[in-house]
Amino acid sequence: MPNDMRTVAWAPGDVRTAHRDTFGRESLPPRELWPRLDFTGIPELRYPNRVNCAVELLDRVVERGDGDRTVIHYPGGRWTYRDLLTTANRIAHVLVDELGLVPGNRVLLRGPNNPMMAACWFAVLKAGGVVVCTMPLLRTRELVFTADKARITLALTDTRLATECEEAFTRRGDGSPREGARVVHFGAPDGAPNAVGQSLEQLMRDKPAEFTNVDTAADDLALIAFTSGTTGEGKGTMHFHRDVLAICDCFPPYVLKATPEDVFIGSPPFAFTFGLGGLLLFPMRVGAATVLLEQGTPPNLIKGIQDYGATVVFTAPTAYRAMLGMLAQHDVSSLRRCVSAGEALPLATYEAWQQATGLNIIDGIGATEMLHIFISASDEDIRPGATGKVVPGYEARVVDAEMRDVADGEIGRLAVRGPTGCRYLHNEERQRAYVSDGWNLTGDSYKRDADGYFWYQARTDDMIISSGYNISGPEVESVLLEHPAVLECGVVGVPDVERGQIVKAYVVLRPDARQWAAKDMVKLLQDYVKAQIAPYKYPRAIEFLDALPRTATGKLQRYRLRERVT
Ligand code: 3UK
Repeated sequence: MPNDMRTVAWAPGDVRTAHRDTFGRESLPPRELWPRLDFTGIPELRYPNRVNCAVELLDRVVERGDGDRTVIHYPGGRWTYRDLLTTANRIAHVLVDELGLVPGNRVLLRGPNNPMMAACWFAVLKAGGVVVCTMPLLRTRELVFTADKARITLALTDTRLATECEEAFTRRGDGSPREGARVVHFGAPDGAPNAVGQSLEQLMRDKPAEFTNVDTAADDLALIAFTSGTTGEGKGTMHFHRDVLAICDCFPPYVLKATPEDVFIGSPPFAFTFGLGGLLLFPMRVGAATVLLEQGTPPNLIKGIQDYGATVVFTAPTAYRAMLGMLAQHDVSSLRRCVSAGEALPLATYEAWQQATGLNIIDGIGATEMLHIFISASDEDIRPGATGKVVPGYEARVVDAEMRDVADGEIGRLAVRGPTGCRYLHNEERQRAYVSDGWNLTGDSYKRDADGYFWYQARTDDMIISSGYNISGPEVESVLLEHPAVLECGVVGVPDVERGQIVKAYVVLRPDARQWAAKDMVKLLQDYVKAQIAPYKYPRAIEFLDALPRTATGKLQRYRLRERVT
């Protein structure tokens, strides 16, 4: 193993990896392409050489005598920290004793936010594995892509979402068999076995409640989080055990100011690191409780806030907008903190929420590459309309194409660095684009003012962000192109009051398909996309053209498609 992958060690001592499967280390970008990692911004970031983030977030709470405190509320009841620990320990035994997990192996998790998903997340890390959470909405081909990219042969899936996971684990994308693949179900009503074999609950039954945690190095890989790329294929971002702790020790104490008495709630799935942090890691870092909702739709969310007396909510700007209309029928007076991320928070939404609830939404920009939020503000630090100031532990600049600072008030590219940062899995090309001079370039254009506030302008790339979801135009194009009626197409985001942007497809039909009524053809193509990939990616608008705008070299000019609607 090359030595240069080591980063700062604060104390002399053992920095050896605990991973026997070294895929993670071997798949990191070359060290010179990493961002500069800086652990000096705040004292909390001086982690020891050996640390397992699951142990710090879970075992430690029970060790210090807080095992009887509630960690999870869910519609079926509640779990204490001890319940979560013993369940995770039993699952860890199953992983190691029954499923042959070797430290460093990746484990795919598929399920909505619920207690068993949380327990699986901790079990994998306790056993030295690497967690790869997937969005519940993903379909077979997206799961195949994930399993291929991260070389995964073991999946734990909620039984209700098992079919597509099973399919994805029988074959690889190239059609060859996925050797030795196992898919284990959890969450069947009585833990009963099902058509495909044993359930996780059954395998756990005789396992001890104690587990000897794997003594991981602080820079052993803990999770791979996938983001949808502009190239159409998701990019895997690699995060270490210490990164998981670092995000808990920056934004939550310094901006959110969470306490052990808080009750967290929100909508983003664990596969979106916004949700993983806000709904699992941050509450547990302070010994607080979290409400896990399987469907975090605005009606469910506002009802959950009322029913569980939630004090901290994490959701997207569009959800705040949607909940505004429901405030008259719900009591949300328990709320203390409202966090918004994923896309820019419109000033109108901030102001309307403030008027209706008296609460100032905490906007924060985060990114999968950075793991969580790095610019934000709360309380009297909020400047409405701005994202906020750099979060303690991080630094941020606005730069030009040559990485020089632009003057305050001028638009430039956002550059950020701190304890976490971008390391793409097997994607040197994107790594070179995201990291420049040791700084992470998020792909956003920003303005900074003289007081150090950052004002969001736009995305600098082609990504479509609709209702908080990142959607890649080229990915939708590639699916549409499979349809026999489609000759050519271009997919872009167009402005939308409700969703920020919507996916719009410009389609050139094949001559023999042109006799169809446009209305029927729109529905046909929309249904096709929904059946092939996650339904939120489908084009809500479709317009038919005779030809697409292209450059002389034949490249599609997406900006010209976007110009058609503005
Ligand atoms: C955009 C924002 C304006 C921005 C995320 C919090 O969104 C998260 O990660 P993604 O990888 O997307 C990153 C991109 O989304 N964005 C996010 N937040 C804001 N734009 N204002 C905001 N407040 O373009 C950014 O580059 O999906 C957010 C925590 C963890 C996350 N992964």
